[in-house]
Amino acid sequence: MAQNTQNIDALMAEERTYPPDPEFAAQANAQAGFYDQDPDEFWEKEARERITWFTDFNALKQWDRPHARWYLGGRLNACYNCVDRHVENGLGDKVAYYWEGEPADERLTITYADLQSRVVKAANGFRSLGIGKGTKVAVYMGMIPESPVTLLALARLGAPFTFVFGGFSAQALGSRMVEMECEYLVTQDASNRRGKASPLKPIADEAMDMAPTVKHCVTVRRTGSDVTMKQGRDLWWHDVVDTQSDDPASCPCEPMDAEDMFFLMFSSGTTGRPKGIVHSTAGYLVGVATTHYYVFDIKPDTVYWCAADIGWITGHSYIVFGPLANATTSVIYEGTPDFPDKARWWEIIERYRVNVLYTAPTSIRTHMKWGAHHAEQHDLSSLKVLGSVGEPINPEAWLWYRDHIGAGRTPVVDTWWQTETGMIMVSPLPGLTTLKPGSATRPFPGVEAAVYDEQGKEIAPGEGAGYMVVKAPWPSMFRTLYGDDERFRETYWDKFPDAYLAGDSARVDADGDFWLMGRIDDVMNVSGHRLSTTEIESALVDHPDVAQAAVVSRYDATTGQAIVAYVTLKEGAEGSTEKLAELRDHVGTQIGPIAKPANLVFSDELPMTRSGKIMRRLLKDVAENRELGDTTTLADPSVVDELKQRSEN
Ligand code: 6R9
Repeated sequence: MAQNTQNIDALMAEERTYPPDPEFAAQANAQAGFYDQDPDEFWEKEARERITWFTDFNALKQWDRPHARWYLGGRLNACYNCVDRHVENGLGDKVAYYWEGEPADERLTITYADLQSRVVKAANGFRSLGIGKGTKVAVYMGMIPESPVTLLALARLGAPFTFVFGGFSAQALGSRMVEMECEYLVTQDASNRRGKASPLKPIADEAMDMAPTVKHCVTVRRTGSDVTMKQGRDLWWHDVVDTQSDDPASCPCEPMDAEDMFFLMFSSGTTGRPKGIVHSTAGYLVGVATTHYYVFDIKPDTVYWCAADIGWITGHSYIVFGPLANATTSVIYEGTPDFPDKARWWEIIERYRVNVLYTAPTSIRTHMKWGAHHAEQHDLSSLKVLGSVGEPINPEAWLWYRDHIGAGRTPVVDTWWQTETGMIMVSPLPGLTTLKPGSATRPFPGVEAAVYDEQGKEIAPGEGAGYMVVKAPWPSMFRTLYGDDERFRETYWDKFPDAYLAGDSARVDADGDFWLMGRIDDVMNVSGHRLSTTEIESALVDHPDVAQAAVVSRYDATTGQAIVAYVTLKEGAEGSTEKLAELRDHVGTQIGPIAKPANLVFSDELPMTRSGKIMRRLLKDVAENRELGDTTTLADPSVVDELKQRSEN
């Protein structure tokens, strides 16, 4: 174990450090002293500065573990904060979204005034169907302007929503609507995916068969694909919305209590049943607006692009509510990064002079695999900050991102957070933090993160790895699991009496910087040695021919668990027997012979969730030759069948 820890240190403790550029530091939103602020004073100040309240709050927080309430007595409306007040403040002509359709040359510039007009019409349309304060609504859409418009219109009316990612199955959508008892569904006929129409309404139809509480379904016509409209239940968006008034006074923003449920985001847990993560109105909005402003160093003229999907928490927090609350100009792109070609992202960055790009390590590794020449064809000199989220980022990808996308000068902010936390929790601040490739560095001000040992004792900096925890409530923390407070307690609060258990393993190095090492359930035990999947993946990806790697364990009678690695090679490299031996040896030298994978499978693709996380659970099923578990979150289910065949050969 001791030797193994040393090896982890050797791999993870990157020696390269990148202090902030003095010029950037001088103009940064976060200045010296930022970390010295008292958490309560900080969250009170930010709440007043970033949010407009209809009624001021009279108490900052109430902590009745594990239940937190923030900004008590305050009344506000999220749509008002994201849209109306900006128009009232003279920002009506400012661009809210540059929307880039997947078909080349289909694009829209949506100002804050346009956004208000669209939102008011949609809210009036929804209201005409009976949606009002407290009505529960499901949203199942792609990356079209009507997606944020729908969320904002529902926020305006005070209707809690759950946005189900457009790639989920009928089963996944149906069960979520049943769980939340949704009365309405908003969807689109189909979405554009690599030049083809990928159906949504037909899937929604199947889902509604399972969810009898749904009274009406509103469908946006996007692709013109054939759909069946059920008389009395199904309506077209253009029929419901287009004829409505866009006068904001015709549909005022509903004053909501700070603690009113804002939305539910379903997230998969260790068991099959998804968890309905409940977010509140005020705390959530304060948390996402504040972190967005400081972590990405947002200025009035910043052009910002979070290339996630609105259907997962990163999209909610950092495409819709955080950026709009800060009156930011954002880019929304409908399609995939390789359509019509692999330079599409870089073309978009050049066109809109994007200053901030926020994406996931898996996307960065995909672009690495495709090669830097795609980016080199475009002028990316507008970029000032690059962000990463979703998984631990291996140093190689971090460096590639900074060097090839950021011209070796942009700070990379590796942001650690979760659906549960609502906002970024651990991240560098680009003007203050000395960066280390692979480290999320420091907790955001007002976030009391720590690493605990098995006994719940805090592990001191430089003293090894343990459980990632948070010791005090933060504004945007989830309030409970919908309809299952018991599971909320058991999953997150029972392990330690005084902290939130995040479910990740982490360590803090001697400088006080955090290194996130993957989910605690990703830790393997091979012949009594604890090995993290992330650590071996990082060693594999360190090899010049490897693009992506996923490591899982399978049962082994001798060693307890044995390591199975799935590897995608970079273009031009060949998955030969020699290459296999070479990669095993590479892991051997990087970590130690114990970490050499027992099996190594070459594959063109790895099974990914739509939010860009490798589905290790599925790979484990493949490795152990088991019946496959729930695949509803998989981006491309055919990948697994392919892998099964290869593993058998
Ligand atoms: C925002 C989001 C949460 C889990 C989290 C952790 C992993 C996210 C990370 C990271 C290392 C980072 N994770 N960001 N691990 N470094 N910068 O991804 O939410 O989908 O709920 O996933 O993702 O394992 O626990 P969610």
